[in-house]
Amino acid sequence: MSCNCIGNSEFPENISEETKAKTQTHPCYSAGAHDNARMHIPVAPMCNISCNYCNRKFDCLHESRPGVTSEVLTPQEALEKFEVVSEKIDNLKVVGIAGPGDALANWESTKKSIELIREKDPTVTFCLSTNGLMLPEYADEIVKLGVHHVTVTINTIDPEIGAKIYAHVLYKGTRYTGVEGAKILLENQLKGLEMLTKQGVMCKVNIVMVKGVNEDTIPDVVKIVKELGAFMTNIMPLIPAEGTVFQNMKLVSNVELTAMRKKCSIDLKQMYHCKQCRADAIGKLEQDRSYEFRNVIKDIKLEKTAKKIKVAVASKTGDLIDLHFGHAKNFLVYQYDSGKVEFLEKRDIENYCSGKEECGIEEDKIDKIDKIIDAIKDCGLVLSMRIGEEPKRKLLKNNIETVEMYDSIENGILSAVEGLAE
Ligand code: CLF
Ligand code: SF4
Repeated sequence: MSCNCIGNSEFPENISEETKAKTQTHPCYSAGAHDNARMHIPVAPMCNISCNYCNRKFDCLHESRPGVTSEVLTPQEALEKFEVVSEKIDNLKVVGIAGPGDALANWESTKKSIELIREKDPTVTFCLSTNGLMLPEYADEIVKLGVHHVTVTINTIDPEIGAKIYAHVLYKGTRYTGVEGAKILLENQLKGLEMLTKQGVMCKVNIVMVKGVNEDTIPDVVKIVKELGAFMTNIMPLIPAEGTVFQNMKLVSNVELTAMRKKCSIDLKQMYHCKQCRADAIGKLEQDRSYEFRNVIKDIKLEKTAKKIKVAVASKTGDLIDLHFGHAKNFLVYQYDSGKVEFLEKRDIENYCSGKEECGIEEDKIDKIDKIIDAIKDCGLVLSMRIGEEPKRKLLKNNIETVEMYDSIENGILSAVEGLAE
């Protein structure tokens, strides 16, 4: 049986065993991994450059190309969607951030999403796609974050050609155009690429082939990025999207594309199976299933507004929500059901805090908070007068929301559940 997996000899010397293993199961990096799925989380709406072929204004359910998504997610929503998708899709190996803008122009959101999903599933492979403008700034952080696969789109190494492809470049608060802008971008792309490959990150370089603009110089791009340590190039045909400067550009034929890839394969490994997928693509490369998960976040929100929810209340008096979470020796558990509040029972617990105003995270408290969570794990909401950051974070991790308030118990439950719904 023939195998399309990557042989050990194909890896650059500084690639770790972990990265090699992740590469061999990555459907974009290894054609032999085509049965594995990837999920794009569209958490990066903004971009810091303007490519003449880019149109992110479309929110088309039927269009499939980079930059298109039917939604933009917050990191928390990305995690919630990941939880649903990973339950339903076998062999989900990779979570990628490929826009709809640029992963690094939305760094905080990109980073947070990775951190949240990794906490949920430490085995997942993370993959970023970027125009490379901010790579020199973030390359070290990317490495620290444990991202092993980065795609940089480098269409040219000639600023004159770059000036024809990029309308502007927004860099550190200034907008640059023409050759000046292209020069900054190209320098940063190459510098950032080298910074990553030197630290053992598997880098793929995407090149958009634009007839009459950059096609003749693509082999030079491939040679340079190879020298800088790129593992593979992915030469893709321009999609002349409506409403863009390049909308009337001639199409690159399959014959022309294959010939270019073949020519460049003398220098560097080529990708032949790219699907130029959406920023919210999900599934195997061959079969996008993103449409199945389009309403996941809406459904989760609806669920959160659940008609029925159990609420744990910290109360000193039994009438008011007037106790710090950490000082509670018991929780009063209520059932909220379609606007009605009914007392169920009192549940005793060992209080989390010994009396200090703020809850800290000392070792002995970790055990206590776990026991408290166990005692109220069927509740979706905790109401208390105050709560420390650590218990709040831990409860949320267990899908228990928290609200701080001082009110009568019934009013508090009604307004908190309605607030959750909103
Ligand atoms: Fe996504 Fe890109 Fe990672 Fe793959 S896609 S960020 S490397 S996980 Fe893959 Fe889609 Fe082609 Fe990209 S088929 S467009 S190459
Ligand atoms: Fe669009 Fe990507 Fe270019 Fe930004 S880098 S303008 S998102 S194609």
